[in-house]
Amino acid sequence: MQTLSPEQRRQWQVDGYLHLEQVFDADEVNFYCDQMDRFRKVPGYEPDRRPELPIGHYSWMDHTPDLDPDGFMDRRELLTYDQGFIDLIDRSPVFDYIVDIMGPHILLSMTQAIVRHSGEDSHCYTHTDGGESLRRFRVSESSPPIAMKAMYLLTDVTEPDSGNLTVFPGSHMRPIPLPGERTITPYSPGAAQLMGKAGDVYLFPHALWHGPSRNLSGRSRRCLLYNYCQLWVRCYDYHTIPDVAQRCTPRQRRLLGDLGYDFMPGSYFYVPKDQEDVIAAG
Ligand SMILES: O=C(O)CCC(=O)C(=O)O
Repeated sequence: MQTLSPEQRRQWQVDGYLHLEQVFDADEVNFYCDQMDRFRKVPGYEPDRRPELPIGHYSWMDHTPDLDPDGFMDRRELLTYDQGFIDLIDRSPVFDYIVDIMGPHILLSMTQAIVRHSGEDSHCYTHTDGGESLRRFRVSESSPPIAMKAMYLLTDVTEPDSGNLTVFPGSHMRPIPLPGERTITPYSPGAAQLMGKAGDVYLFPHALWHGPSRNLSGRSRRCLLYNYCQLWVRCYDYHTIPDVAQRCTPRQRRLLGDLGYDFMPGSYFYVPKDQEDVIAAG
């Protein structure tokens, strides 16, 4: 499996993110964009903002509320839509780098497809993933992250305020504002709006403060997100091994939480004996 170069490792440790150029070619970018257009019209998990529901709740809906292909979409649980989404679970070299950064004792925790529409009403915000809990933890630069994500960019983002992924370099290690203190936004001091091309990938830990900038570019910005966590943390997209695991390779099944035996209390606490071989095998 591929490993980070010394320069990439340094950037990961200091800045808290990596930019991988042209992981997808143009055909793959088009394939995933077409898939997003297709599954916008079919049932799936979309944000449910009813006030009586917990924050960040997704519900099964008949289709994405906005059927315009350039309208906002936030679809979760992508694996059943096409084999192409299963393939991304351990796509090289992205997954290789994830294993190099996190170690081999990991799970896939979430898949997501986002379209950030253009306009004055485009969402912009800044957060850590893992919400109120993870932002209280400080990692050292030599520690593997508890959780991280790969963001596959499907649109060229070459100007500011185009729905850019906006990060606060180094914020995975520095003290960060806690609730009740000042609100941090993509326009706070220290924010870096990242540029990139369709087909590029950003890797970053959940602990890094990040979020989308406004999108005033006149075109929507698309991405796919694949999140990974340490095995003992567990995934947050599904609570049992999903049926789609039957169509997966042994490595992909392991990443979906199939440890090779029926669940029992104590599962996921220590890793299975063959974990490193399964993850290395591909
Ligand atoms: O769409 C983006 O640029 C960022 C998505 C995001 O906030 C996240 O991955 O948690």
